[in-house]
Amino acid sequence: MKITFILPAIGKKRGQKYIGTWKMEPLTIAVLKALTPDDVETEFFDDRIELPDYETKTDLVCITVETYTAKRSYRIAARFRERGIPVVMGGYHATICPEETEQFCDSVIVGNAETVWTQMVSDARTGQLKKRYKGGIGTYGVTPDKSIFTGKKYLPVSLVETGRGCNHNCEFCSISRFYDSRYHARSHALIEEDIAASPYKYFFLVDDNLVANRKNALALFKRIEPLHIKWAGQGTLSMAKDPELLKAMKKSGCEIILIGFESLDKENLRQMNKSFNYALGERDELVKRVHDAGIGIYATFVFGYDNDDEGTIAQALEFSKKHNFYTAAFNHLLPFPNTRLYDRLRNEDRLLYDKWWLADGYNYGELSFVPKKISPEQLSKACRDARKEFSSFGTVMSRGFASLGRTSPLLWGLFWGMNLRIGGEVDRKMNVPIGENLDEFPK
Ligand code: B12
Ligand code: SF4
Repeated sequence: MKITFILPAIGKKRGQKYIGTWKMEPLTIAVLKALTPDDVETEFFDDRIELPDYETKTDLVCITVETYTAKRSYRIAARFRERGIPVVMGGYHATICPEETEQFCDSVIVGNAETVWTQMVSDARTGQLKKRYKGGIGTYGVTPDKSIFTGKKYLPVSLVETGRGCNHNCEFCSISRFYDSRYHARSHALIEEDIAASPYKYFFLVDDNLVANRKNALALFKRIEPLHIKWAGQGTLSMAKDPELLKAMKKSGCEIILIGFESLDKENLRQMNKSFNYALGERDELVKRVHDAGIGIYATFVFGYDNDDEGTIAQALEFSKKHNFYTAAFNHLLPFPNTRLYDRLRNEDRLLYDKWWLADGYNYGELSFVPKKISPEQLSKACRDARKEFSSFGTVMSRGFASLGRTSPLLWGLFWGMNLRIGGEVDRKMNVPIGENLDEFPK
């Protein structure tokens, strides 16, 4: 038996390779490969860097589906199903929208694959795939099999999973729905094993909120400290109130931490159920504490809440420039399916598309709903302008020199490559139809 894994891209433009996202090794596929019995042959197409071979000789196609990639996943699936090859789908979108997904494939795995994968493979062997499998939700004792990446060029950073889910319940977030506002820590022994097996010294610790459980986080940081690695990860601003935690993070090798500031506006934070960011106190002081601990910040913002207008975006931009963040994302709000945000906007009759992720005419970088104080076009443009300004030559220079000494030489080097590249990519990504590959599917 042979299984073909596919990770779909968001969309491609004629003459360009992809809507650029960071090309890190996709851990999801390495986990699925590890779960697959040894006697099953496997191959993998990463659509972000190559086209799937639609003529490949295979018995089963397994596609991981995110909301942004749903449209393209369904198109890719159709090409294989035309040949009579069964397609199984799983992942975030498949889990939160199984009724939609199952219209485009033969079988859907809802939740995490670990508890049902062996059964699904065995059913596929005998031609008895079920329409739906219900997987668990949590972390499981699996060591990803990264041999599936052989021959692919990814960034020289290892992804190691440290936990799944988050204890918060932000209105717009898919994770809080998928993991039901719960955090699941992964075994520290397995994390240590994964780190030790990596050919690289730089790591992205995959976690929705590394500091969700303080006790677990402190124990993890202590455990990995002797490994002398450098890492980046994702957490919440609450860490800034905890000097002991910050110190342990830095000692364990933390260089950059992604923090979702989302908004500087109290009313917006209340509406998105992220008031805890406000309640923590003066954000200038909190940022200073993280920086003083020697940790760089990747700050993320989201715009489109009811109190947002061009002024709040400009305010976030100024805040980011003032603090010389390592990098920052100025995203527009997107109602992901099955989130409370999606339900609220639908009830308020503010959605421009019932399903933006499948709609003809929905392009990357565009709004899919009507904000209160600003038009969708103005908001999209204001986010684009903030990204441009934040990656302009002068701003990058000043941020680059500010992070000198805060990060290791390699990450300082990466800073220039990354930040200057982001500036160049802003316009190339804008308004590209999602789900399309104009070369492969000519209109
Ligand atoms: C690392 C990461 C990234 C990396 C990508 C690295 C890479 N090469 O994969 C970077 C930083 C580039 C990134 C970018 C983006 N990301 Co991201 N990312 C993540 C993160 C934190 C971890 C993904 C991961 O590796 N998980 C570990 C693996 C083992 O778990 P898993 O993928 O869930 O897989 C399990 C199950 O879902 C299921 N499963 C998954 N696929 C399949 C397939 C089959 C066939 C089966 C049976 C089962 C199955 O079984 C697996 C094993 O248990 C997740 C959040 C999270 N906790 O997972 C967000 C997440 C996936 N990202 C998200 C988003 C929105 C984005 C961006 C669009 C952000 C932006 N505005 O630009 C971009 C673009 C993504 C793209 N498709 O190109 C959302 C997706 C939401 C949604 N509804 O689809 C998530 C869930 C975060 C969130 N808070 O909502 N991301
Ligand atoms: S803190 Fe971050 S990961 Fe947690 S629910 Fe909010 S947005 Fe999602």
